[in-house]
Amino acid sequence: MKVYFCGSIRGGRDDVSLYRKIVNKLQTFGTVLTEHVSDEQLSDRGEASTAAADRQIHDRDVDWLRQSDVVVAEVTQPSLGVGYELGRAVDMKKKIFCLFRPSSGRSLSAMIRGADDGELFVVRDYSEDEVENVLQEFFDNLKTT
Ligand code: 6K6
Repeated sequence: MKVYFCGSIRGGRDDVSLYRKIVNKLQTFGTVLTEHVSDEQLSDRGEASTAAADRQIHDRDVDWLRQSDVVVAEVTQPSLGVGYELGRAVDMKKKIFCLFRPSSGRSLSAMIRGADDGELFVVRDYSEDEVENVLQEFFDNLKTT
């Protein structure tokens, strides 16, 4: 199983340790194509940004998105890139699982919350301590559907 994980990069890296925890768990289900999103060395600025480098990142990521069997996104930290990936994934009819932490005090975009159809696109409110169980439950259900 190929998993595409989405998490904020230039939108802000506050949740990177949680992304690491999520990616570690996802790797028990298959190959995570975007492991670098959880890299604690990758800052919101990190590499020098040029149009050519950004195009390369965009094209490679869209290609990985196409190859993926399932998309998992941590959407608590707002990120244009994550929102874009989710929109593209919907268009590709991918199975999508979005994780949001209400304890952040944030309110999730209506364009993400409102995309939940209970089937291909699912949004799950959770707290950090239950993240592994929530992912386990989602992947267990995937196998039976
Ligand atoms: C590195 C440091 C600063 O900018 C970078 C660029 N590197 C990226 N490498 C790989 N994927 C990226 C990069 N930038 C964004 N993405 C994709 O968009 C990831 O798959 C994330 O899920 C999402 C993050 O978008 P932003 O808007 O928060 O950056």
